Amino acid sequence: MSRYLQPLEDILRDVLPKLDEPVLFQNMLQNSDGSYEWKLLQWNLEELVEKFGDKKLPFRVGNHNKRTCNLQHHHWCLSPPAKPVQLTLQEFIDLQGTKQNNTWHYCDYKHIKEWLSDNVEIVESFNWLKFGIDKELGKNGMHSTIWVGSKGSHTDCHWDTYGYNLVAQVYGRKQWLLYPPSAPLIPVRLPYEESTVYSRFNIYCLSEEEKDWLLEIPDKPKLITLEPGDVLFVPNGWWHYVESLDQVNVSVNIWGKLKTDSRARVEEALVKLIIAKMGDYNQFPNKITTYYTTEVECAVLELTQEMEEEKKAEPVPKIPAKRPKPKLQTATELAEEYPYYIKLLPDVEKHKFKEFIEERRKRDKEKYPSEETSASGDYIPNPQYDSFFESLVNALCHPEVIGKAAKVLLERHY
Ligand SMILES: O=C(O)CCC(=O)C(=O)O
Repeated sequence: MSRYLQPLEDILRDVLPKLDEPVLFQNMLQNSDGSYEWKLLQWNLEELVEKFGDKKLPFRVGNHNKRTCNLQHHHWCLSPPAKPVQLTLQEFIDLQGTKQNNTWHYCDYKHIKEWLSDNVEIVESFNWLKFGIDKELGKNGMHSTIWVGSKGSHTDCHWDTYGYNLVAQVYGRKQWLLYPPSAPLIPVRLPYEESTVYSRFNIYCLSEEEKDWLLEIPDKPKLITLEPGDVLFVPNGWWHYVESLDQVNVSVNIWGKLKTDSRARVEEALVKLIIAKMGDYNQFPNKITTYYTTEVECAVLELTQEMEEEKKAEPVPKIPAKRPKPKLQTATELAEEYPYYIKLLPDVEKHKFKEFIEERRKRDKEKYPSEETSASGDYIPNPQYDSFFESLVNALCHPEVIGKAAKVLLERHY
């Protein structure tokens, strides 16, 4: 078999939802002459700027190399969020040239449908069909999200509750640190973000205790730098911390559907109910007390209907004994079959991981003279001591507790 034979989309449609470790796709988006298939990848920075035009997008702003003891997202729910700045892509790039202010900017997790749906050129400039994503979702960029950031912009360590993830690096480089779901990274639901379970670890700026803890974790992390044209597959439940390495970074991603999504929807609705009932967070505008209970009920109904339909469906014919075992079930098998296109991610070497950690310790050590204030003057509580209230909400919303609650609810009520 030719090593240049690409994996068929049918194979990836079947196998990706079952993979339990990340893989890197390389050379998938290149034509045989080395050019890119996606227009989004063909465009240089000037062309990207032209395509984005005068559309203003919201960018979060953070400090470089300054101690922000809190997770950078942490205050979002407890006090009004730092106001994002509205910038065109050109304005964002111009800012990188000045950089006197030592800050990073991140226009992250922006659904194209919400922010760029009227920009047909961008929407039609890429698609995920060859990765086996459902046609309706993957035929163009409409159901993808886009991330535009500068060096140092980062997404705190978390896992996503729905689907599996395909991420394509478009411009600049980004570093991904990945841990398997079993890693004890302390899941929290405050700050609350729908479908995101954050870790209590502030990997951008590690404290001494966090460093020691990370070095003790038996689960081996994977560390990879994505370059333009790379596509990373992240299985459901894998922790990931992501940091931009270059002055301008652009990536897009899509979440492929999983059978477990309906169950996850029930669990997410339970979390939302607990958080909405326990705290008066600005992000829960609906004050009708039954609203969030109804959302749980609807999610349960949808799941049970789905389960009943599955039961009613034709019984699967028995597989004759002599039928060969289906091929390609694991990441290793995929990588062996398509070595030019699919790579396993090795566990990070110990010394590389230590280097990675030390760089992030440095940020912590370069703390602002006063322990209590950051460069921007924000009050910073000691991250080691969440309030009792936060600990209580996080305990009630812990994935194991919510999983059990969903199970009991489904057993008792239906
Ligand atoms: O690129 C990033 O900053 C984070 C991406 C991410 O978390 C995701 O695609 O799930």
